[in-house]
Amino acid sequence: MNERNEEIKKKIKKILDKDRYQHTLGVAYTAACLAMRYGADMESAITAGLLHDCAKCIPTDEKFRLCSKYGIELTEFEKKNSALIHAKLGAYLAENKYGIEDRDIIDAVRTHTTGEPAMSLLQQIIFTADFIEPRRDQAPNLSEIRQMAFEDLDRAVEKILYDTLNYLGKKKDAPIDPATRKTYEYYSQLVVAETED
Ligand code: DGI
Ligand code: FE
Ligand code: FE
Repeated sequence: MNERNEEIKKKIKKILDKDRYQHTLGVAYTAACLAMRYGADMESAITAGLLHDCAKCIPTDEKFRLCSKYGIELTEFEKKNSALIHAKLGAYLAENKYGIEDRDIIDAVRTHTTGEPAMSLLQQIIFTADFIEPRRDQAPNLSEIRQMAFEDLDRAVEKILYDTLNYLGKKKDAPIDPATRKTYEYYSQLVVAETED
């Protein structure tokens, strides 16, 4: 990886706990592989992978304080489900603390948890890498999705969203973010349209 990414890697190691750091490296390298496969910029994929969870280990009350301090607007859903805040706050920190100027990288961090309709290639890569990186072991259909990620990225994104909605739907106290649902609707229609081509 390039010098900028080496620097970010060192900084990120200091602010994440051990498990989150290992997960982060997994996402960065998986994103690099997907970038190779789909012709995205590899170093940008590594940067976005390294930074995607940079706000994850901030205590919840501190997350709210920082959002208010920096004028980051939270949706009603995010206010009630604080596990989602690290994506938006992470995007802000990527831009303002880590000095990232590339809007695509910042967006990839911002959308890595729920996705959004019509994501860029890099956004899709980070969304997918977060789900399939080697240390992940909980989700069903992981081996199928891992293979699909390198065959058809739109379909992999759709499948990840489908399984996530299913998983959250079964879980108690896990309401579904409207953003996740909207992203799923977009990608399920896209996959149908691509199959018909
Ligand atoms: O940060 P990671 O653990 O690597 O993964 P993530 O950013 O995809 O997810 C972070 C958390 O957000 C995880 O606990 C699951 C949760 N989450 C994702 N989508 C939704 C959600 N929680 C709710 N309630 N609703 C969602 O739609
Ligand atoms: Fe995350
Ligand atoms: Fe993550």
